[in-house]
Amino acid sequence: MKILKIGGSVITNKDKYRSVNREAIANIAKVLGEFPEPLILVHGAGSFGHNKSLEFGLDTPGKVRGKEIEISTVINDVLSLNSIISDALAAEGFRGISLPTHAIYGNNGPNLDIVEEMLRNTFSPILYGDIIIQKGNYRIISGDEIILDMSRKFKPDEIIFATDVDGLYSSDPKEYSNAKFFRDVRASELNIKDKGKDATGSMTGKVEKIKLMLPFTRKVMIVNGMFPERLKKALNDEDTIGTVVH
Ligand code: ATP
Ligand code: IP8
Repeated sequence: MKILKIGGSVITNKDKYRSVNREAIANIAKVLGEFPEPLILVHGAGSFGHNKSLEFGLDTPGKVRGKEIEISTVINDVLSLNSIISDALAAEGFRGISLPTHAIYGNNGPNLDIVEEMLRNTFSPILYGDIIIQKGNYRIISGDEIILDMSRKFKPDEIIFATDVDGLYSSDPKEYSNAKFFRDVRASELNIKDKGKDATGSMTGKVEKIKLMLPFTRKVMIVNGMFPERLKKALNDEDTIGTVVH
């Protein structure tokens, strides 16, 4: 079984509140509609989650009391993005079922029985970066953290991250034209420090989570989700441009 994270940088325009990249979503939906096995799909929040979370100061976890409007705004925004994604996937025949993350993560952690039951019935569960409320406190949970929890339980064969860059570089390729691209890299050698522009630590946050999920999977790969044929190859375990993290 595979786990795929479709990054918010692919499906949304992260600089513009609630702005979707419909073309990228449609292209990815086509690839997934043709993929024959159930998988766990997780998508990022992009501009439906990060912008308001930062504006409202929700990137720091805390007591729900006094922040109710802000929290419900972000939870509703990411739910809207999830509807857009699940509609596009359904249009391509993908057998996905959305499991809102805030409804799966209770006081005692995630209810993975529901995820397991969906997989057993050949559905692909769809979760996403969200805000969860536990014992009167809220906190943002990234899609990457959800994948770490899923990996511990389901020991996926492969975990694929689709972002808007070709893979991992020595520094942010959007800021440094001389950044060196890694086709293959050891997590222990990675020391990515980006400016953490979003509410979940951007690429630095992702790499920290990837390091923790490596013991539970055979392969972690980062590919550019703007190129659907690369995503297709990664899903089929064929060689393609991207970074394999060991
Ligand atoms: P989301 O958290 O919204 O789902 P995502 O999973 O698509 O987003 P980001 O957290 O936005 O991914 O991380 C991807 C971004 O990280 C790229 O757009 C790139 O500019 C930036 N980045 C910073 N440092 C690096 C690096 N060393 N290698 C590759 N990308 C980097
Ligand atoms: O986009 C972030 O999830 P991510 C969730 O996977 C929110 O990092 C609400 C900002």
